[in-house]
Amino acid sequence: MIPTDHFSLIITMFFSQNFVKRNTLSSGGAAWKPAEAAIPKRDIPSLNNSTGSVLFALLMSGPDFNLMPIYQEAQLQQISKKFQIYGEILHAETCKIGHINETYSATYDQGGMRVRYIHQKINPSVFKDPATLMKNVVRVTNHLHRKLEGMNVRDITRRCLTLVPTRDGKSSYCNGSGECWRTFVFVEGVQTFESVQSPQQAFQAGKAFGFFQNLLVDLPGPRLAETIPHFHHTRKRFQALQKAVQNDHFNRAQSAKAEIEFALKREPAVDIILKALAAGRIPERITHNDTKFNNVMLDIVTGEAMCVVDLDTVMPGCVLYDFGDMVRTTTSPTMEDELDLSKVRMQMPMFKKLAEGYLTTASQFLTKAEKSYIAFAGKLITLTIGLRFLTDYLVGDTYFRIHRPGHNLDRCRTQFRLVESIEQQEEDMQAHVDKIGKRLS
Ligand code: GN1
Ligand code: MG
Repeated sequence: MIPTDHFSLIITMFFSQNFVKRNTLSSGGAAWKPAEAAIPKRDIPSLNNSTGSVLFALLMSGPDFNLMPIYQEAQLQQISKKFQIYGEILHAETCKIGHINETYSATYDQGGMRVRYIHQKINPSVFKDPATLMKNVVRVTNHLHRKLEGMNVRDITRRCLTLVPTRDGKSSYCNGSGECWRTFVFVEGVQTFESVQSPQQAFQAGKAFGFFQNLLVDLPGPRLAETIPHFHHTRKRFQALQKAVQNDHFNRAQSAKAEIEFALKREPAVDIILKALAAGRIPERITHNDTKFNNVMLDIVTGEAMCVVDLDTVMPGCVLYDFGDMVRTTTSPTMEDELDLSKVRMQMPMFKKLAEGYLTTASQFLTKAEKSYIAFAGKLITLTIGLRFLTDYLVGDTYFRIHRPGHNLDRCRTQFRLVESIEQQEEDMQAHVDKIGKRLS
C-alpha cells in the first residue's frame, strides 16, 4: 500500500495541474464554477492520452479513511455512453461537493458546442435502494418542471434539475455489480458556496427552499418512498450515539469526552418535535431533508437562487428539519469543519434574512405550530448533525467521507459550538420569526 501522505501528495500534484484550480473549495469560496473556468483554453486532449490512465477521482486513501473508490477517466467514458448524450466526452473532473455520492462534471463536444453534464454515482451503502430513490427523483423533478412551466418560467433547466435518461429510457444506469449512475443537465452560470457570504445570500437560500417545499405541496400520487428511513429521527440518532459510546470499538470515546458529555446533556431536546409530529400538532410534508447552503445554486451575475440540488432525500418529512439545516449552514461565517471555534457563531443578521426569505415563500402553507418551532429547529438539527458526526467518528468513519484523521470529530465540534451560540440567542431568533409572521399575515 502506498503511504497515505505520499499518495495524497501525488494526487495533489496531479490535481493541482489538472483539476483542482477549477474545483477548489477554498474557505467559503465558490464550489461550483462557471463554464469558462472549467474549459481550458488550449485544445482539449482526448481521454485516451496519458492523462487518461492517471487516477481520476480520488479524495483520500489509507487505512483510517472512508475511501472514495478510484475511477479512471476511461471508466467514466464508458458510463457516459449509457446516457442519451449526443456528443463526445472531452474531459471530466471531480466535484468535491457532498460527503456521500461521487459527482463528476463532464464536458462534451455536442454539434461543435461545448456542453456539460453531471454524472453521479449513487452511494450504495447509504442509499440501499437506488431504483426506488430514482423513482422519487423522477416524480419530483417532473412535478417541478410542470409547475414551473405552468408559471411560464423560461429558463427551467437552470431552475430545476433535469435528468438525462439512459439510452434505453431509464432514469439511471446500474451495472451488474450494484453501481448506479445518473446524469443531469449541468446548470451553467451558477455557483455554490460552502459558507454564506452575506445576509442577501441567506435570504436567497431561505426563499429557494421555501419555494421548493411550496411547489411540492401538491405532488400527485402515492406517498414518496423514504430513501433513508428515520433519517431525521432525532431519538434514534441519539440512541446510535449512546451505542457507539458504549461499544467504543475504536477506543476514541476518551478523545471525544467533552463532546459526548455535551450531547448527552441535551437529551431532552431530542423528543420535542417527534412528539409534536406524533400528536399531529405538526404535519408531515414533502421536504428536502438536506438543505445545506451548498445545495442551492446561485446565479453568478445576479446572486439569485436558481436551483435546489441534491434530491436524494426528498421524501416525507418535517419542514422544521429543513429550516433547521438552513440555520446550521447559513448563519455561521465558517465552514462546517472550521477548526478555529472562536469564529463559529450564529449571526443574527444572517438568521433574520434567512427567516425572511423562507417565510416569503413558505408562510402561506406553514401552520402556526410549525412557525412556533423555527428557532428551536435550528438548534435541534445542528445538534443532530453534530451527533451524527460524533457517532461516525466513534464507529470508525464509515458514513461521511473524511479528508483527514479526526475530521468527523472536528465537524462535530463546529456543530456543537454553533448549538451553544444558538442557545444564547434562541429567544431573540423566535421573536424575530414571530414578528415577520405577523407582518406577512
Ligand atoms: C450529508 O452529502 P451531503 O453533504 O449532501 C448528509 C446530510 C448531512 C450532511 C452534513 C444522505 O450531505 O444529512 O447533513 O452530509 N446526507 C446524507 O454535511 O446523509
Ligand atoms: Mg446530500
